[in-house]
Amino acid sequence: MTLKLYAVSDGPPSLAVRMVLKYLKIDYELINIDYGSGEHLKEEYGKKNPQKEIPVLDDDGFLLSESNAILQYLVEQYGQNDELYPKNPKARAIVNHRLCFNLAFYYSRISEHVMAPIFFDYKRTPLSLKKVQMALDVFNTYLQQLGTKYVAGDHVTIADFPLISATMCFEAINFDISAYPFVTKWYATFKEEYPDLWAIAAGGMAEIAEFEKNPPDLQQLNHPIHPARKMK
Ligand SMILES: N[C@@H](CCC(=O)N[C@@H](CS)C(=O)NCC(=O)O)C(=O)O
Repeated sequence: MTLKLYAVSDGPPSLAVRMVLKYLKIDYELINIDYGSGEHLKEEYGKKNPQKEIPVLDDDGFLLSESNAILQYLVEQYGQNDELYPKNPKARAIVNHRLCFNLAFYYSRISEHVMAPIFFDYKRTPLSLKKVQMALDVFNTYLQQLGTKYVAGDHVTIADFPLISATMCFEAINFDISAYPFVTKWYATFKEEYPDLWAIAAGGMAEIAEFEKNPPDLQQLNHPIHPARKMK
């Protein structure tokens, strides 16, 4: 049976999962969730993921959410080798560290500064800016300290995908990251060496860039947490 991925077309976690599926040449059915209509907030979707977040992988009834867990599962279940997710404990620890760093520190701040003010009634503030600048600075330091082409070694690993889709959000709003040279170089290298994977992130980026210019009207969404922006 074909794998199913419930994904949102401009969601960085969904885009990261789509990149690993493409890298591993896995056939799957892409089921687009309409965030704007609140499809993921309905009871039906909550049966797939009680967190009511996107993405969710359905592997013949085996349901998995949290994009990092999905990335790890896909390589372990379907990868031909351990290149994307090395088995060596220290090499794997670096990959795991970068995945945790993205989830808990880097993308969470990008989500707050870049994404939330596009979709909801939040502002970009000096504090949210300072937080993303710190996150970029830390990421830059990790790349500099390890001295490798990719975030956890000289070849791409599953940790690069979510960090790429997170960093893409900066480009979507024309946020200049050139003050972080190691991040800038890594980002450009990925685009150059993996154009097919980058195309997946670029599709999401185009949508985010458009929403940045023309913010969507999500008043009907009645989001349980995020305040809707009043439209004129
Ligand atoms: N930690 C989760 C985060 C997933 C996530 O937050 N997805 C967003 C879409 S990009 C979402 O579904 N948010 C729920 C909402 O805003 O209602 C993961 O990595 O899969």
